[in-house]
Amino acid sequence: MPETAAHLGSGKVRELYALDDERLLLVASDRISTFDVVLPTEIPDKGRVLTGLSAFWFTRTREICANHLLGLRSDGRSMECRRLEMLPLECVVRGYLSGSGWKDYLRSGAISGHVLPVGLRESERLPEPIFTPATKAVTGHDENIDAAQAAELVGEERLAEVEAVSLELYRFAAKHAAERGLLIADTKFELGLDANGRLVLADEVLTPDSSRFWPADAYTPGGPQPSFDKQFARDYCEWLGWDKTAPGPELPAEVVEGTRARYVEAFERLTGVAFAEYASDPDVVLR
Ligand code: Q0Z
Repeated sequence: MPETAAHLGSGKVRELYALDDERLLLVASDRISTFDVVLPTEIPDKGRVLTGLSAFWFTRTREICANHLLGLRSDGRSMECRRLEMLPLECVVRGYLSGSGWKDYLRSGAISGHVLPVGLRESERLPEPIFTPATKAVTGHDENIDAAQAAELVGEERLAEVEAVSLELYRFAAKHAAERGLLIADTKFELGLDANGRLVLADEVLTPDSSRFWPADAYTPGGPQPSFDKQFARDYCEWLGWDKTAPGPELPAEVVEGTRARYVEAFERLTGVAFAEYASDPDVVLR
């Protein structure tokens, strides 16, 4: 933990500190949540995997959008970043029909105002990736909103820019991931503005915690898909018969080790870097 930095906030599995007026420190813990509950057992190296993946994507997408990354700390789990004025909008892109998108589609045939073809199945690939903005819920769940509601939050011009950038980021990442056997069902971007009003990609990007990663070789639309990273932990929790209210169950060593292996595998497949190499020098993902 940084000695002199003020703690600004906690996410379920992350911490945010102020380094000075212009810089923040984003620290990814090894905590894991399943069914929206943080479990008492940590997954070793999960924080380093997520930080390394974010840094990898920031480096690869800088021509699509500027980003907040200033540097990685040697612990591999902490990212120094530029302090921005965050947009009050979750920038979600969906390539497949899952989660709240599937629920909205069943109810209304549409997601965030995108009317979709009739007869799509759960987890089906969408004809085109769609931008489905959501509100930032302080407690409870984000709610998908349509373009008119999103424009009220950020303005019409900014919304058009945010949508174009989000779709371009998704298309780039989904193509990269598919070449490595992973589908990105959907993902959430957090965007902010710098002092000059320029759009900047922030927070964590294209990690298993901000995205749904599915193994391509098991992809079978018509039902829910196994999560690339969390499925061992979810299956164990289901097998236990846990009622999915806090506190969550401890995970046994085999489940911890299986889950850790999947996070490391996602990192290695996507970055092409051995995780041990990242651990000894995090800057390898910046080159
Ligand atoms: C990110 C969050 C976390 C709690 C604020 N570059 C930035 N500038 C200004 N604000 C943020 C960022 Cl990344 C910012 N969050 C999300 C992260 C713990 C909340 F680790 N909130």
